[in-house]
Amino acid sequence: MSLTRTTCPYCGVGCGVLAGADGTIKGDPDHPANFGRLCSKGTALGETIDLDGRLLNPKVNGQATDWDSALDLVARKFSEAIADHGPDSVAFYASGQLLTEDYYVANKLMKGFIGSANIDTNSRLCMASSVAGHKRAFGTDTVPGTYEDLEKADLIVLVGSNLAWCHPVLYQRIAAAKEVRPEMRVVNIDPRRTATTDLADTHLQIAPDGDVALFNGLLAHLADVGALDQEFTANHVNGLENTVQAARASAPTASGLTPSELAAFYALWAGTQKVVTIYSQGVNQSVCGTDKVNAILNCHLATGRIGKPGCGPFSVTGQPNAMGGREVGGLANMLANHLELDNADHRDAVQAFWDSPAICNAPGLKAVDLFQACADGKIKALWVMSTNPAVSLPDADGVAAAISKVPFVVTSDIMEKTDTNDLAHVLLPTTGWGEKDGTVTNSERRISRQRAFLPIPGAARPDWQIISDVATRMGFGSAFAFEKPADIFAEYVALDAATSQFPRDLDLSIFGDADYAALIPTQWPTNTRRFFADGQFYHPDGKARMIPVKAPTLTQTRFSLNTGRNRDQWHTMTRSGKSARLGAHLAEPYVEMHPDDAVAIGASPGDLITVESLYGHTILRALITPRAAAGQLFAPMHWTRQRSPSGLVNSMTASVTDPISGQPALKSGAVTAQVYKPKWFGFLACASTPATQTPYTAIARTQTGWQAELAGSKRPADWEAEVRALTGMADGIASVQTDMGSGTVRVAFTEGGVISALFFASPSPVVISRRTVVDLIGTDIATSDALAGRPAADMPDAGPTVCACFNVGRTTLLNAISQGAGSLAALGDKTCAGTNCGSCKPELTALLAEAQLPMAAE
Ligand SMILES: Nc1nc2c(c(=O)[nH]1)N[C@H]1C(S)=C(S)[C@@H](COP(=O)(O)OP(=O)(O)OC[C@H]3O[C@@H](n4cnc5c(=O)[nH]c(N)nc54)[C@H](O)[C@@H]3O)O[C@H]1N2
Ligand SMILES: Nc1nc2c(c(=O)[nH]1)N[C@H]1C(S)=C(S)[C@@H](COP(=O)(O)OP(=O)(O)OC[C@H]3O[C@@H](n4cnc5c(=O)[nH]c(N)nc54)[C@H](O)[C@@H]3O)O[C@H]1N2
Ligand code: SF4
Ligand SMILES: [Mo]
Repeated sequence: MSLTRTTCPYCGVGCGVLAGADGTIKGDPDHPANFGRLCSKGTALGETIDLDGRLLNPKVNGQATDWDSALDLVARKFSEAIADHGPDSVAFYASGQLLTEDYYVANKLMKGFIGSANIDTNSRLCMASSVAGHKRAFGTDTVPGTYEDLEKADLIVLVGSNLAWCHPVLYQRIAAAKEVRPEMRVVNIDPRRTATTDLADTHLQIAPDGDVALFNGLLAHLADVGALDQEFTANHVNGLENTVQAARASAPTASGLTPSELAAFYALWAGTQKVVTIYSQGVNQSVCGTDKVNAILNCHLATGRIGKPGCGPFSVTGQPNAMGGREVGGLANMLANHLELDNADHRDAVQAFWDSPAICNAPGLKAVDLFQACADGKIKALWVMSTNPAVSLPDADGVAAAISKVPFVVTSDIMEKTDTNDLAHVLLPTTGWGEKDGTVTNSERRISRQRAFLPIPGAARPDWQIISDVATRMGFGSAFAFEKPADIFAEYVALDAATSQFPRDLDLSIFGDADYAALIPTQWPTNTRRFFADGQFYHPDGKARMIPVKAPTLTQTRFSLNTGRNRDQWHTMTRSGKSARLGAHLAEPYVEMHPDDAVAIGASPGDLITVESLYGHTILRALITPRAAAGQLFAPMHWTRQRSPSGLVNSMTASVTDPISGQPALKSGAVTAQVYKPKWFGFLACASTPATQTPYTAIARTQTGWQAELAGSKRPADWEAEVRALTGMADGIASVQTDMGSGTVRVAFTEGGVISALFFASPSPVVISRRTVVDLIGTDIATSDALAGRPAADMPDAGPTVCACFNVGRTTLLNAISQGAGSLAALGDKTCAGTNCGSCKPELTALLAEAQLPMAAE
C-alpha cells in the first residue's frame, strides 16, 4: 500500500500523517511537529473517512440538484442582495478548518470584489484575543515561539490550556523532555484540575478570570526584585513604567490564589531565565481576553524573555489552519497577508494587485455582531463555510433563530445533517480531508501540505473551486480563473512579494520558487530565523509596547459555567463522532461538579442535572469530582441537536464579548443547577440510529451500532411500543420483562435470530455495564441472558474505554492493577493501554493513583 504524506485535519499542532486509501494511518516520522507521534484522534482518522452521512450532491430546499443550478442560484441571490441593499447586506462566515487556498479565495471575493469586509470566521471564537494582544504588543500578529522552545525551557507555564487533551502531541513532547530533564518545571494555571495537571509540579487553581491579577502581580514582583531586563527594555520596549505602575494597582490575591502560592510562583518565574508561557482558551475566551494576553506578554517583554531559545509567550492555535486564516487575513478586521484594513496605502496596494473593482474600507461585522445583524434583518444572504455556528456560537439557540431569519442561507460542508445545515436553503457538498489538496499553517508558523489520497465522492468539489465558481458567475471570472490549489498558493505568495514595501512579519519569499507538489513542511519567514531575537518589533518605531492592564472586578455567582473539550471528540463531532472507539471515551454530555456542590443540591453520581442560564437550559449527567472547583461547573462543547438536543452547552452561554477582540467569553457565565427528576432513566443499545425525542437523550456510535442514554418525564404505558419508536424497528420480535417491585423494565428485540436492540429502564439511573450490553448487539446469545445484561462466559466486561487505540476498558485496567501492574509500563505490557498514542497516560496515572472517581454513567 503506498502511503501519502499529509497533515492531520484536527488540532493546530499540525502533525504529519502517512495515510492510505485503505484507512492506514501512521504518524510521519519526518514531520518536525510530531516526528511520528499521533494522538488518539489522529490515530482514529481512518475510522472517520467513510461516506456514511456525507453530503454528496448540491441540495436546494432539501432537493438534490446539479451544480450549475445550485451555483447559478447562489450567485444570483448574492448579486441581487448586493444590488438591492449594498455590499454590506451579505456575509461569509468561514473557518480555521478551511485550507489556506480556500480561505484566500473567500477573503478575496468578499473584500476585493463584493467590496465588503463582512467575512468573519470561527477564529473569532478562538484566537481573536491573541491576535489583538499580539498586535498591541508587537505591532503584528506574530507567534514568535517554536515547538523546540518547549523542549528547551526550564519552566513551562500552561495558562488556560488543557494541552494533554487539546494539543496531545505537544504535551507528549513536553512530557518526554521532562523525563530527560526532570529539573524542568511545569506550572498549570486552570480553575479546575485536568489531565494536563498530571504533568505539572504545581497546579494554581485560579479563580475564573483571575489571570490579569496574577500576571500583574508577577510584573510588580519582577520589578520589586530587580528581575527586569533594563537594557532590553530601554532599547526595545515602550511603556515599561506606566505598565508596572498599573500592575501595582492590582491585588494579586484577586486571582483567588493564596499569598504563599503566589510567592512560590513569582519566585520560580523570577529565578528562571528560560520560561515559556503557553496559553489557550482559558485566556482568549474571556471578557478580558486581550488584557490577559497582554498581561502575559508584559512579563516576557519586561524581562527580555522573548526571541531566545527556550523562552517566550506561546499562543497555541486550536484549529489546523487557524494560523493560515490569519495569514490570508480572513477576519473581518484584517485585509490580506498581514496587511492592515485601516491603512489606505495597504488597501490600494491590494486592490491594485487583485485588479479588483472595489476594496472594503471599513471593518466588517465580527462573528457575534454578524449573527445579531442576521437577527435584525440586515443580512440578506449568508454563506457559512466549514463551521457549525448554530452549535458553536454563544446563545446558540438565538443564533439558530437569527440564521432562520436570513432570506438566503448557503452552507458548504462535507456532512449532510448538521444543526446549521438544517437551517440552510442551499447545501454545497465539499471534498473533505483526504480528498482535498492545499496547505495549512500550524501553531509554530509551519506550512505543510494536505494531500489527497482518496477518490472524490459523489459530486463533491473543493471549497476553493466552489467559491471561485460563484465568483465567476457573479461576473468576476478573470480574477478567479484558478485551475488548481497551486495557482492560488502562487498568487498568495506573489501578493506578499508585491507588497514587500510595507515592512511586516509575514514574509513568504521562502516559498517563492517552491515546488508545491513536493513542498516539505516549512516555517515562515525561514526555518531558522527567530522572531524578535534582534529586538526588532513592528510598531513604527521598531519597539514593542507593554500595555497597562487592569484586573476586572469579579462578580460572585452561585455557579459559574466553564466550557471546553474532551480528549476524543472534535468540536461538533461531525467527524470524530463517527468513530465508536473515540465515542467510548466519554459517551454523553456531562457536567463536572465539586462533591460539596453535589451535596448542596442533593445530586448523586449518575443523576441528571438541569443547568440553566438566562439564555436557556440543558440537562447533563452529573460527573461529581474534586477536580472541579467549588462553585464552578464545567461542561463540554461537543454535543449538538443531532445527538443530544438537551445537551447543547451553548444554549446557555451568553453573547458577551471582549471589547477589544470581539471574542465571546465562553468560559464563564452565571448559571443555576438543580437535580432533574425524570420518571424513568433508560439505556438503549441497537443496530440502527435511535430517535432523539425523549426529554433527555444522548446517542453515540458503538462498535455494534448505536447507544442512547435516555430519561423521560412520563412513564410510557406500552414499553414495547416506546422502544419500537425509539429504534424504528417495525419487525423485530420483542421480549419484555417488567419488575413491578423495583419498577425496572427490560426489552430485547431479535431479528433473524440475533439481538438487534436491548433496552433497560429504571426509576433511578440505570446501573449496568454499557459495554457488555453494546457487545451483545448482533450476537445470537439467549434473550434471557441478554436481558440480564450478562456477558457470555468468554466475554468479560471491560468497562468504559480508557485507551481508545487498543480499546482497553477501565475494568480491565483495574483488574490488571490488582494483579500487580503497578506502573504505566507494567499496565502497557499487560493490556497494551497507553502504548500507542499515549493520550490516555494521564488517565492511566490517575487510575494507578486510585484518585479518579468512577464516571457518572458507569
Ligand atoms: N480533543 C480536542 N482537541 C482540540 C479541540 C477539540 O475540539 N477536541 N479543539 C481545538 C481547538 S479549535 C482549540 S481552540 C483548542 C482549545 O484548547 P484548550 O484551550 O486547551 O481547551 P479548552 O478545553 O477549551 O480550555 C482550556 C482550559 O481553560 C480553562 N479555563 C477556563 N477559564 C479559565 C480562566 O479564567 N483562567 C484560566 N487560566 N483557565 C481557564 C478550562 O478549565 C480548560 O481546562 O483545542 C484544539 N484541540
Ligand atoms: N461553549 C463553547 N463554545 C465554543 C468553544 C468553547 O470552548 N466553548 N470553542 C470555540 C472554538 S475555539 C471553536 S474553534 C469553535 C469550533 O466550532 P465549529 O467550527 O462550529 O465546529 P466544527 O465541528 O469543527 O465545524 C466544522 C464544520 O465543517 C465541516 N467540514 C469538515 N471538513 C470540511 C471541509 O473540508 N470543507 C467544508 N466546507 N466543511 C468541512 C464539518 O462537517 C463541520 O460541520 O467552537 C467555539 N465554540
Ligand atoms: S495532536 Fe492529535 S489532533 Fe493534533 S494534529 Fe497531532 S494527531 Fe492531530
Ligand atoms: Mo478553536
